[in-house]
Amino acid sequence: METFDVAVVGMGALGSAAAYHLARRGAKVVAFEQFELGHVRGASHDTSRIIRTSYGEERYVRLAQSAYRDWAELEAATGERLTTITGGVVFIRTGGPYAASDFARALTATGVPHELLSPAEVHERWPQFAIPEGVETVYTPDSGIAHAARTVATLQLHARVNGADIRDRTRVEAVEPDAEGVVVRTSGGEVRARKVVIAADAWTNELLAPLGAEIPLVVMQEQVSYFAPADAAPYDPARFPVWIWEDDHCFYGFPTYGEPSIKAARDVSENLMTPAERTFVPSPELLDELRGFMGEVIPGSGEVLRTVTCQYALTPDREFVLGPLPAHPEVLVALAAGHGFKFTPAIGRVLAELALDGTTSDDISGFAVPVAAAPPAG
Ligand code: PYC
Repeated sequence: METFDVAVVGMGALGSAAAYHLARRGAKVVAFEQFELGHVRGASHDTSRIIRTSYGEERYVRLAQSAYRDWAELEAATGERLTTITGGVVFIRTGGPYAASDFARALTATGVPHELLSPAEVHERWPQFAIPEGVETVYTPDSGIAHAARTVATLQLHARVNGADIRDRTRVEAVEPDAEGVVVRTSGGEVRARKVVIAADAWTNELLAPLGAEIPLVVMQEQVSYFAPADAAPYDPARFPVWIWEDDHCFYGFPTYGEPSIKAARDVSENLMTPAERTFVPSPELLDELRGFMGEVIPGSGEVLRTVTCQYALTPDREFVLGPLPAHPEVLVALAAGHGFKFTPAIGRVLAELALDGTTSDDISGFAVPVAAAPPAG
């Protein structure tokens, strides 16, 4: 049987970043993707993702600060420009489920430049927004955009350049720990590795169940829409920030990026469906809700050009999962709960450190695997 230092399962953003960092460190890596590389069944395709340090919790801000260093190193090492800084605003309804004061506290404690703005101050800087009274705005100049598909392709290319053996259209059927490491059984045969990284998002529990573990995941189809403003110039990345609306229903969006349209979406649609049930058909109700929101908050956003679906696999409280299975320390699990793309190169580095060194200098203490016993088979 072929042997490797580390096997990686899933070539979305996190698995691709892990393979890249492992290969760069000289590990012998094999990586499996059940579909074609760059497929649209998960959460790593299409163009823009928000990057930001602005979180209401210090540990996420600190990990984001690490991630900015890792983005810069990735761009320098590959010669690819993957990020665009635009500045960013988080709109938070006073008395709602989020608090601007939490953001301000976390950003102050970590030394991240930020400002708190009133609706009038927002309108003065960005007249494209119509923000009602009773909404506080956190502005961070370091926020911006990462190109999702280009990032994943870059990580895969440079993982291969550094020696990783990436096998697409190869489904991992079982991960079987034993005294010498792990046997990985796939549709293309078996390999042995000292460690395995499972970065399989909505498919994670299929591999954990035979190991007696289950992570409580909620899986849903999400959708993002591209709006065509009559005049795209005011939405240029130099004039318009990335934005997030934090409330009972959250929304987010972008400046123009590669085309004269602005992408926006509801975050966490609750359009529940498993990978097997995925329709890839946008929900008209969600689209109507988004149109209504955009008409009020970005009145010049224009008509919807197209809507694209993706998939979220959410952990309890949307906490990341990053670490070993308690009963099988050779099995590392990574889940980013639909807000992890901005951390991609940091999570890949952390996974490589955990696999090769058994430890990492980033604080991942809140991200232990929250396993329950898997229900009995049959
Ligand atoms: O974490 O920046 C983010 C985000 C926005 C929408 C979904 N995730």
